[in-house]
Amino acid sequence: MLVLWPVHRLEEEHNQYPGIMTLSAVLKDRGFRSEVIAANDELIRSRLHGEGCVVLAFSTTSALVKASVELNRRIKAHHPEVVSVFGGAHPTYFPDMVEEEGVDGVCVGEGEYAMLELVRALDEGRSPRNIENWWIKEDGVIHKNPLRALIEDLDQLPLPDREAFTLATSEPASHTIVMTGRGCPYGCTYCYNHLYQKLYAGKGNLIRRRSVEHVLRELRLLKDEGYRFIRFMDDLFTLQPDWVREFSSRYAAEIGLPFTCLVRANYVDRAVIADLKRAGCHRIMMGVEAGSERLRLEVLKRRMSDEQILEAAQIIRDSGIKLVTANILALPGGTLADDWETVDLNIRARPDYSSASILNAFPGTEIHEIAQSMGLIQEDHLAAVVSEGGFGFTSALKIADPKEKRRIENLHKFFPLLIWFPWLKPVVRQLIKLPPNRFFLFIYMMCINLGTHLISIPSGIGGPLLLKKIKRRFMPKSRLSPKRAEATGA
Ligand code: B12
Ligand code: SF4
Repeated sequence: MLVLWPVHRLEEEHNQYPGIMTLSAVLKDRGFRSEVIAANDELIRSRLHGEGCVVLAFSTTSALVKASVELNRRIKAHHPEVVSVFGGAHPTYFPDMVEEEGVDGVCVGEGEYAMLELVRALDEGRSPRNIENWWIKEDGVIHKNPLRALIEDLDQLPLPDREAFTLATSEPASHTIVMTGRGCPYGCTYCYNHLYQKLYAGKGNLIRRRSVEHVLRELRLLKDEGYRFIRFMDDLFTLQPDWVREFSSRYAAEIGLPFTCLVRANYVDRAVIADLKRAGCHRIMMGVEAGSERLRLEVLKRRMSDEQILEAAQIIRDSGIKLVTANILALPGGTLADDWETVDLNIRARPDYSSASILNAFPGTEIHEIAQSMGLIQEDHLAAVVSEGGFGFTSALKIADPKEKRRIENLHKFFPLLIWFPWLKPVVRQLIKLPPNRFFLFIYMMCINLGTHLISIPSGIGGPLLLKKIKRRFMPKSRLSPKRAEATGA
């Protein structure tokens, strides 16, 4: 039995899926073959050639669901024997996607044991239709199974199978994502956590963290394998300050690689930031999200004051750790003036780099409902959201005044620049009145590149995207590391 995981844009270094890594590790642990493969028709079809029973397993967000379903449909046209299953953020909240042509099963929520049981059943020639967490289509009938409880102790899971990614890529990654825990207690309206809390109500403790020892075991391997930068992508890294204290002292002594993590302003204090600094934290990303307290409270449900945000920013800056702020523009109920307030609050926070996105109101989230109640959702909203790969350059909302909409979208392109150079404000106020154009987009791309440069570690890891693209375009596909060459037989 072979499980194949197609991944879109696999060649991009940041496209590593911790979910796939854990699922793959569980499968390999029990003797099944599991491989990541680029989401490419020819590659997948040639890999399927001569294989017996294959499960095509897609891990997908809303941004990539359409592309994944279409890819699957094309593959199945030639290989109807393949079993195609979907899991991840989008299928969890929209399991009725099992009705799509070519989809055999959809996993809701945590997938480790659900996937293992499914693969086992298929391997033994049993029907998977009664396995918890799965919506299974069998002979045209859909079987909807209940959720199992959340995994209580994350230490019982094997270490993520990162090799599945490294074997599938030609260029060794210099940095990698590590998840030390799962769950966030907050309910920001644009995020999926409030839905996850509802989905799993009564099914166990949502907030879980691996033991420090378990995380360090993974990190020791990463250090030996030559990774030079770690991206902790837990929703809120400082949620348990005692854990952070123990982790930080051991990390400094045993690992010492520079790293980044995500925090929330109300979980920042001098003690916890000092711990992170001691551990060698290179940069921290913190959500500011909106400058208007009204929007933060009523539309985003982020109960925190300007002072709290500014104090957290000051603590991080004082520690010498680089600060990156994250923001959302074009909020429902917001105006251009509100977005200028977001610029102003970020200027006061003085981050090293400030990123802003135009709101992606993903279906199912509370902010989508808020926008809908204001009549701002168009019929093909999701298509509009994903048309730019989830990186909105324009707003998918039906903002009534086209002039205002255009100005907000233009302001987005100048956002990072304004935070570095606030004196540009009067000029930008005039510029954003112009129609959107390539020059604005160029400014935006340059800001992203400069920003990534400013916040990357001295060796340039996580460095300018543009330079990477140029390198990828003009340099020959790079060599495999000796370890990987050996593993792939290259
Ligand atoms: C790491 C991460 C990334 C990484 C890796 C992507 C990935 N899918 O893992 C990168 C940087 C590429 C990324 C990009 C984006 N991301 Co992101 N990302 C995350 C983050 C912080 C952690 C994901 C993770 O590893 N979690 C831990 C693992 C264990 O959980 P998991 O991935 O959900 O997997 C479990 C189950 O879902 C299930 N499962 C997953 N896949 C499958 C497949 C099968 C077959 C089965 C059976 C089960 C199964 O089993 C897994 C183990 O229990 C989440 C937030 C979060 N806390 O989850 C956001 C999150 C997934 N991202 C999100 C978004 C919006 C994006 C972007 C669109 C952002 C942007 N504008 O660029 C892009 C999308 C591009 C893309 N490639 O999908 C949203 C998705 C919302 C949605 N409706 O789709 C999330 C949920 C953030 C949020 N709270 O709203 N992201
Ligand atoms: S704090 Fe972050 S992860 Fe938690 S609900 Fe809010 S946006 Fe989502």
